[in-house]
Amino acid sequence: MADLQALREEAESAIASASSAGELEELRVRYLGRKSLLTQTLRGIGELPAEERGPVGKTANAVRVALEELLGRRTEELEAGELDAKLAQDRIDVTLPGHPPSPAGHLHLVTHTRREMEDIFIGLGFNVVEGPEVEFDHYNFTTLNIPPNHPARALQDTFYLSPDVVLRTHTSPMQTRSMEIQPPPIYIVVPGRVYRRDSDASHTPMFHQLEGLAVDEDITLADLRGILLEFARAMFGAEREVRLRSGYFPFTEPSVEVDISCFNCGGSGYLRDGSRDSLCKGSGWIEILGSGMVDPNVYGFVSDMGYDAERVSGFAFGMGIDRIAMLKYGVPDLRMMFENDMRFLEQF
Ligand code: 2NL
Repeated sequence: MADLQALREEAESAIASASSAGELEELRVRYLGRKSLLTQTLRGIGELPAEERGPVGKTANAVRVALEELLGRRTEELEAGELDAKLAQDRIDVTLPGHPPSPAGHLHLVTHTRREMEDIFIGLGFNVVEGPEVEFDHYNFTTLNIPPNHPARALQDTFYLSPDVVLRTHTSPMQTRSMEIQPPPIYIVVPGRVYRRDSDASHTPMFHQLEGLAVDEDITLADLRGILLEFARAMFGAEREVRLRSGYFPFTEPSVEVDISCFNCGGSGYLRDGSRDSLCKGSGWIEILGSGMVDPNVYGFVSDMGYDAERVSGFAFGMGIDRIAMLKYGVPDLRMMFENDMRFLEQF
C-alpha cells in the first residue's frame, strides 16, 4: 500500500513536470503500461492473502484511475500548447511571391483583342452572341441574299463538308439565326472563328471575325457612322476620324467600306522625319471594315419574327479581329498569330 502511494506521488509529479506529449506517452507506458508496477500489482492480486486483496485492489485501481485522468488532462494541455506554438511559428505570409514564382500565363493576343472589341460594343448597348462554326449553306449564303448560283459562293473559297454544309465563311449566319428567334429591336455583335480557303501573309484558312447588327425603327447610315466612330476612337485613340467609301456586299444596300484616320502618322500620311508613312502607305487612312444598311431581301428570310423593311431598318458590319490586332499591335504577318511560337506570344 505504501509502495502504491509512493508510486502515485512519483507519477503525479513526473506527469506535472512533463513538457511534451511525447514525454507523457513515455510516462503512460512506464506507470500504466503492461510491465508497470501498477499493472503487475493488479495482476498479482490473486496471490495476496485474502484479507489484503480488497484494500490493495481498491487502492491500485484508484491510483490507476487518478493517473489516467491526470495523463489525459496533461496531454490535452500540452497538445493545445504545442498547437498554439506551431500555429504561431508556421504563420505564412500569403502576400509573398511563390518560391519560385510560378510563371503566369496570359490570354492570346486574338482573345485579348476580341474581348477588347466586345467590351466596346457592350458599352454601346450591344449583346454578344456566338454560334456554330459548321453551318448550313442556307444560313451562310441563302439568308444573306446570296442565291444558289451566285458567284460569291465560289468566290469566297468555301470549305464544303457536304453539298449543303460548310465551315462558315463569316459570322453573319448567327445574325440571321438571331433574327429568326428574336423580334426587333436587335443589337448584337457576333465574334468567332471563320474559314476560307486562302493562305498568305494577310490570309489564313481560319481567322476571326466580329460582325455587328442593329435593327430598330429609323436606324440610318448616320447611326452606323456614329457607332463605328465610337469604336474607332475606343480602339485606336480619341483623335481618330472615320471615312465612309462606297462599296458592295450582297447583303447590304447601300454598302460602305470604312477607313479610320491613321494612328501612326495622325492622318497626314507623313512621319515626323518627313518620310512617307508605310502603315497607311502615305494615304493617312487605314481600311478596317466593311458594312452597310441591311438589304431588305435579308429581312424577307426572317419576316416571321416581324422584320419588315417597311417598318424597320438596320445596319450591319463585319471586321477581322486578327486584322484589328495586327494593326493595333504592329504584327507584320497574320500567320504569326497561329504558329504559337512562345517568342511571339510572350510579347503581348
Ligand atoms: C467584311 C464585311 C460585312 C455584313 C458583314 C451582314 C449581316 C447580316 C445582314 C447584312 Cl445578318 N450584313 N454583315 C455586312 C456588311 C459587311 O462584312 O469585310 N468583313 C470582313
